Amino acid sequence: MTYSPRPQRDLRFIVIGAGMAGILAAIRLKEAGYRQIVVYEKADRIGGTWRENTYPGLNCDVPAHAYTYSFAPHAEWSHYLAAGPEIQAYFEGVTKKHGIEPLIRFNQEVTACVFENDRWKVETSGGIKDEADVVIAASGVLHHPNIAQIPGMDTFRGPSFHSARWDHSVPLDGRRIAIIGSGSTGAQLVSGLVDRCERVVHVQRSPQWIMPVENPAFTEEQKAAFRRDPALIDAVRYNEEYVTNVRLFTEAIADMDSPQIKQIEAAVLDNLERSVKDPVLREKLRPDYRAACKRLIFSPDYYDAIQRPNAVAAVGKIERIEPTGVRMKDGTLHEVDIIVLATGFQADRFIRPTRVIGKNGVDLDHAWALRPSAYLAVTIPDFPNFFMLNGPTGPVGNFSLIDIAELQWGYIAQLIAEIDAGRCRIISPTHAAMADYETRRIAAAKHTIFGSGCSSWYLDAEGVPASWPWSYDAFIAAMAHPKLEAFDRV
Ligand code: NA7
Repeated sequence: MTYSPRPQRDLRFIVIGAGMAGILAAIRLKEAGYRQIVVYEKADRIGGTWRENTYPGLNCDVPAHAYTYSFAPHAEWSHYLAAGPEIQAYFEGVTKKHGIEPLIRFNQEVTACVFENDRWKVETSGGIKDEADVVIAASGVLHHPNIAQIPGMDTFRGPSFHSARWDHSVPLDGRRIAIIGSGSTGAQLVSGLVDRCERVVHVQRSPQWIMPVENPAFTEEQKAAFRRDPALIDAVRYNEEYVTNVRLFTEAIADMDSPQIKQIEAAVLDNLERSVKDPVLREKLRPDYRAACKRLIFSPDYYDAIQRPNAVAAVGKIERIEPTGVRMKDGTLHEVDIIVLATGFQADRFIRPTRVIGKNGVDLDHAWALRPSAYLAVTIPDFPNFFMLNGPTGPVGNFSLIDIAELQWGYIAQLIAEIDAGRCRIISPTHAAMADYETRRIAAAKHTIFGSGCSSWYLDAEGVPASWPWSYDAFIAAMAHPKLEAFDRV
């Protein structure tokens, strides 16, 4: 299998979504010399999750220099972990620098993709009808808010909103706020608001394990050195400790009985024991499930924030929302002025609700009736020339999804090369390859730490972990070269 040095055919590409992955696809296609690339974006700006999440305290728990494109190192990160607005600005800068903006049609949500006569017919909310040889679905994972249905929500007197729909018109300083949900968002919100609000009530159905992490600022001297010598950035990005930790982490999650998971368990337990001084609060904050079963929270300051005099850990179930606050099942009423739902996202949507109809009228909704899945997380039988970035069953965890998307792009580019070189017009995985992959994946998924008995957005509707169940190295190997015998090529 060979990469075409330059395009042989004038293929037309439609990329869905101008978030991290869609921008990557557009840059790579443009670099490869393709001239017909259009990116449809539902919003009026690029950025995906970094555009939609604007809550106070937002940051990325993957080190900033590792959360960058490999081809666009960035000397200016202010801290080891970057804040949300900095990341948004980074993506905007890269988009501009690579001349991607003119390729993007903003405010055009793709409503339908229909495969007819070996091409994809695409329609958007703005009435555009377009066609392409290849569709790249880069529509993201966590973008449909899960609005928790809590009784009495509509009776609350003050403002309330989901964390990904932050209402910036609501003043926060000196107010009392309840944050419902203890995932990464809830934890970051507590840290981000404790200095501003009069009272922060962290309502948590399930307390979380917290991995300590330091978040030092980069000095002006360090940034100047990064500018002068990008090799210094690489030294941070590919820092041995970080790379080893990613490997350790993925090996740990792949096997709930591994020695690596014991290391993680020891670290988070030690953090709880050492950081939380009051024994009553410590017991309240002690999770009753295994570390890393839910996505681990990396936080430099959550335990500090929740121990402040104006912070309250309201651990337990909610009875209902009342006009003045949150009533817990134990009868306590937490009176607040504002309620924020940090209750996560519907993680099984992917490209849906876009209507996607493949070969012979196969509807993606039906193909995914049991669970969303894709062969090696990238392609789907009956949906030829339809390639997904950060699609279902890909690796998720405490590592950079940019690296995952870049590895996936390397694989997709080789499939595109088959079409470009005229070795086929359309390509999709065989049903046999898909069935074999899913059987192996589901069997392995049951041994992952995600399947060790807790609820999380990592589980599908049947309680099976929905992610890549093998190691990071196994993923790198799988993405290195497509096995063409696993594909129908016409
Ligand atoms: P998560 O990690 O899905 O967390 C959602 C939180 O909301 C979690 O603590 C849930 O409790 C809680 N939740 C959900 N529904 C309810 C109801 N009905 N009542 C009370 N509490 C509820 O979402 P995040 O936004 O924090 O993070 C998502 C990802 O974004 C994160 O993993 C990173 O990858 C970036 P539960 O644990 O189910 O008891």
